Amino acid sequence: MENIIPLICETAKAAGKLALERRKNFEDVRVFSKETPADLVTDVDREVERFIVERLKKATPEFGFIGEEYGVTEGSSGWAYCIDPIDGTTSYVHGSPVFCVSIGVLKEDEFYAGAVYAPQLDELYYAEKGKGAFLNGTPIHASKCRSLGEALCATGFGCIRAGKEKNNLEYFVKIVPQLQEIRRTGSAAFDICQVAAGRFDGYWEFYLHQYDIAAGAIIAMEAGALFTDVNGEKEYLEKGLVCAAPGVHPLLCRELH
Ligand code: LIP
Repeated sequence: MENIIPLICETAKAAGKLALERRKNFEDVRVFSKETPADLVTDVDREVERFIVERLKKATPEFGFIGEEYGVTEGSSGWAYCIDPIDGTTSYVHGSPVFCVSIGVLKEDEFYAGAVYAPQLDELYYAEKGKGAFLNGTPIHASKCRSLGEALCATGFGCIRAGKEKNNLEYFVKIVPQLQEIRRTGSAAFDICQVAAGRFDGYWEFYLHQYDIAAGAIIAMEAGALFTDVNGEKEYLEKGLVCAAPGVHPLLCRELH
């Protein structure tokens, strides 16, 4: 799809700047809870998603949309955008720099392209199927790590926020002592892109949503990372996501059973 990368990258950067600008006057930002008190959304999430949809609809009116805040809008082609306007909303609300605008492109429901922009870090990750993965224009690759003892990994606890009985804590306690170190950034899109850039050697998380992972998935795969569910299949949302360097991926999957 010609020009899809410049389009989603420019849109992600403009949306990221809007989110940053709005946070400068945080007293004007309205914060709400969704399904549970810890599941936050702000009026900026909604404004940023509207901004993204408006720009992309003008450029590609035949595309459909899947957005965290406004749901599904059918398109007239097999193409759709999958949008998380602010991935890491809790971090955004608390003033942390780690939050991202995530714009995935699906072709017949398959990951095709993606742009993830962390505005406060000014880091733009992007990829298109078959054309490699990049960070601010420089090619990125998954790490060559081959042991948990040398691995820096990340995970998340969206499962706890969602009030899930069976959650990640049991795996966290089991896996962390085997790792070199663990990180918890609060943004799935950012964590996946750190694996793509070779900065993290692995990431796992349960109960994510399609919009959390759609852009990061193609970026990670184009960077040579493995991106599967805990069984090595594609049921990421139902069974749990494992995104890791090829040498770490099977070792993490084995611990997640
Ligand atoms: C977040 C995810 C993160 C997860 C958080 C939350 P949001 O998405 O990116 O990995 O652990 O609980 O779901 O809600 O900030 O867009």
